[in-house]
Amino acid sequence: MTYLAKPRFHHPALPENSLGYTRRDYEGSVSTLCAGCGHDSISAAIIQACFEVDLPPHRIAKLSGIGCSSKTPDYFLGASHGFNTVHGRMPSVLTGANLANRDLIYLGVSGDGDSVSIGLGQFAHAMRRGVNMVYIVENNGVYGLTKGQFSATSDRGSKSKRGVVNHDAGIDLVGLALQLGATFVARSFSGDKAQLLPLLKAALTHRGAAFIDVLSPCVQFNNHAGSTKSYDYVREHNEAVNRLDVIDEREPIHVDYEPGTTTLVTQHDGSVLSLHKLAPGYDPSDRVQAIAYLQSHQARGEIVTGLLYVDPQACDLHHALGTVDTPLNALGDAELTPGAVALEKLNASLR
Ligand SMILES: Cc1ncc(C[n+]2csc(CCOP(=O)(O)OP(=O)(O)O)c2C)c(N)n1
Ligand code: SF4
Ligand SMILES: [Mg+2]
Repeated sequence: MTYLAKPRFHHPALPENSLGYTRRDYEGSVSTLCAGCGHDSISAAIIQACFEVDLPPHRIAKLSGIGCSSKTPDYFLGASHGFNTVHGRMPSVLTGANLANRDLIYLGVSGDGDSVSIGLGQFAHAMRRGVNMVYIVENNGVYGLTKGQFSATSDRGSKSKRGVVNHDAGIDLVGLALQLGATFVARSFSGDKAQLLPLLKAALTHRGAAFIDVLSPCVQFNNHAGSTKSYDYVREHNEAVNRLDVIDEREPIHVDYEPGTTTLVTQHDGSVLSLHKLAPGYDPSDRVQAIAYLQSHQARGEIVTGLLYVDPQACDLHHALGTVDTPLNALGDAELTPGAVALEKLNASLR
């Protein structure tokens, strides 16, 4: 793999966040993706979101699978922990890391091939178990890295660059995540930073499985007429359910109140989501309605974007398992080997 380090020079007047970091402290190496690839815009939004919510880079762990999308963690958060796993296996490796050290903030980055073709089972179990993570799929409807084969998110009837028509039904990850029990479900578009940035910030403050499907055109293999994941197609068929801002519990980051159009949602950790409703009557706390809304718009050929569903009281896998507050990897011999008497007591309780 080629690594191109970014020059460290930056303007001395660059704004700092509350930790004293500038945006540049959240960058990674220079991207080697094709110019105009949607994935690079997502990397830029991740950098901005982590900077704006004041995350210490060394407390973040970014994990990915294989693909152009899965290469992107090299292009952001250069000072964070990183693990480029095997194709489709990011969720299980991330689950293991999360169980071992619950104190890190987990970012899972994947592609539609990585998560929906080879890794569909892994995706499903991470969602249903409520692994505390932000799971981002950079969805271009093709296997970009291996030269443009259809993926399982390609819509039926869409055309490849060479004119081949896809006859299989496409899998909608947002609908799937809703059915699987994800407690934060959103969709956005790589070319809509104004929508993607607050969604990322909200997902980073959510405790539980937060899923964001980001439509991300592949300019090399899926940006032509006939593709349903191209820049033009998505722009023409985008139906936004809401706009949101994230308000930190103590210090407002950015607020844009519009009388009569705002609903506040307090999350489990005390942070507040401010939802600006564009679709009259849309309620992001109703999972059943979210599924129905999604499907009715899908039937009309519309791609619903925005925050589809959030459970403000969500609990994560550690809560379900009742693990101790101390990260398991920080426990010493005394806690891990309590001795024969404790073992005998445990065995007796199971008889
Ligand atoms: C076990 C295994 N099978 C197949 C491959 C070949 N392969 C590499 S990337 C990829 C698809 C990537 O598609 P996607 O996740 O959508 O990423 P994109 O490149 O489109 O961003 C495939 C099939 C592999 N690396 N490992
Ligand atoms: S092949 Fe497609 S997905 Fe891969 S870097 Fe190029 S534009 Fe992006
Ligand atoms: Mg892809």
